[in-house]
Amino acid sequence: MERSASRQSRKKVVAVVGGGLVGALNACFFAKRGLDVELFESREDIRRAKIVKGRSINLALSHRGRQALKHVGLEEKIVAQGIPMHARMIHSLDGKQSPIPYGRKGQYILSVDRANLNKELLTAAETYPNTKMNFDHKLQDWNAETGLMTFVRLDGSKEQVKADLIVGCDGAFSAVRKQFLRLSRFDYSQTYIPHGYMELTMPPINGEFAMKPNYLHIWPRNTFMMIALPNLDKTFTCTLFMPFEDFEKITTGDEVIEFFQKYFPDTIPLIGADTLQRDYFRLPAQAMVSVKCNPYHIGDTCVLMGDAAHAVVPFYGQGMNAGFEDCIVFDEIMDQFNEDFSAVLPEYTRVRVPDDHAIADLAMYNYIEMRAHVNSKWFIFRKYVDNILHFFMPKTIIPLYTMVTFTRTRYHEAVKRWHWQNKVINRGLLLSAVGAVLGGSYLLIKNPPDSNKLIVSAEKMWDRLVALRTL
Ligand code: FAD
Ligand code: EGU
Repeated sequence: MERSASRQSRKKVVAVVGGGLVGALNACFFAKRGLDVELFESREDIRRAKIVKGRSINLALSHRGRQALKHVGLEEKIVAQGIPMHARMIHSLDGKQSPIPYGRKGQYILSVDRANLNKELLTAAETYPNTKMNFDHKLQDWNAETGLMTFVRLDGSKEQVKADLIVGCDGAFSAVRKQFLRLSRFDYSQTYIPHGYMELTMPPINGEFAMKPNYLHIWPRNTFMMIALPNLDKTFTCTLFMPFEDFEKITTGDEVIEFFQKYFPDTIPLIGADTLQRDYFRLPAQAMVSVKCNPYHIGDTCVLMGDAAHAVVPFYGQGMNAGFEDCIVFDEIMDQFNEDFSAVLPEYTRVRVPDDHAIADLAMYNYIEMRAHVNSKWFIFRKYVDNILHFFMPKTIIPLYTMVTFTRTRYHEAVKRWHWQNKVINRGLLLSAVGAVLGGSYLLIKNPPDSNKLIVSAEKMWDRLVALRTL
């Protein structure tokens, strides 16, 4: 069966492929403009499904994502269903907990439930009379010359659909993107990192959160790391990041406990040994992939957004936020070019690629950095330095995570500014070092101290300076 999604009115028809977070939000954006929107999602309607399988249970929503929700009138509603996290809580190996604020009082991120957010977005998209939702429609293939899409249904039947614009929001393994790979001069790269992740549930204790709820809990252990975000049902979802080869080494329940006893001892009584062993073997560790490509469009017929355009590793908490920001950027360009797809699409690629590539690089950089040498002491020290420099020079030094998380500074601009700040900090350090040497020499000449003590503290001083230099 072939049908043309274009109706008699010749209003432009937009086919959004993928009804995940970015697809559902995008449907709202296009519907709000008055375009006819058809959304195609391979899965059943998750609002009706009993079991929702899929990736991470909760996500950190920050400024960019919130701004996008605001554009379609959903910010308040979603924020009300999220849990504010005003600080990170760093868990040391000895069980000590240290809070490090994200910023001023109003600067917090939100822990939101992925499935709930997706449901709300789908419901919001559906309230527009000009949207049509097609679940159980898996894009199998499409023709870049004719724009004809082929969908398969669960019963094996096929459906062919045409639209004026195809918007690929079908995630990191995008079927829409497949046709891009055949184009000349299409850049594409995909990298799997050696780490996998696994989600463990920390149940409530006596009906209350097992840990303080308004924090992003972090256990930094160099190559192993765990992160926990709170849920509305008073559970925490703990995400364990670890190299696949280490996941494979742990094959029995006893080994699980042994491993946690060694690296995350404070979490065993909180998660519970039984729950821990059950959750650990419930699902295999999941892979993480980073995907970059360029351009994001083909002619005036197709454009990629969200993970389909740029899957990033989760070490900046920005994947969804960046995908949501894609929708704002596209929307602004639609205004600028009067919805003329032949002008909008190339402009979107021109403007957005550098920023999405920048956040993909930052996330990968942070992954490498954390894995290399971030234990709890180092993490606390670095974030303190960030915050202290910002406190004394609020206009000059803005921490990178602040620009990324709490502003809409273009990602590539944030990176540029970060490099510039590092130069300023290094200059400042050099000057202070010179000053300290001169001043110290003067004092030493005036009153020579016990030389043993001096050498030790000079070594410590040097460590700190080296630490600052790599900031
Ligand atoms: P997806 O959510 O993957 O949705 C794609 C949709 O397309 C799905 O519904 C799928 O069923 C559908 N689909 C796929 N193929 C087809 C097809 N052929 N035909 C039709 N439909 C199809 N981001 C943050 O901002 N903050 C965080 O804290 C955060 N934490 C994360 C933690 C982990 C462990 C991971 C893995 C990711 C995290 N992310 C986070 C990233 C975030 O999950 C993604 O960036 C986000 O889900 C991307 O949304 P999307 O709609 O582009 O893709
Ligand atoms: C990873 C997995 C702390 C959810 C990066 C911070 C993340 C999240 C950080 C996951 C970290 C790392 C930042 C936020 C956030 C920090 C951030 C990472 C949410 C630099 C559910 N990251 N994440 N940076 O600053 O900017 O607190 O799975 F451990 S939120 Cl890796 Cl702000």
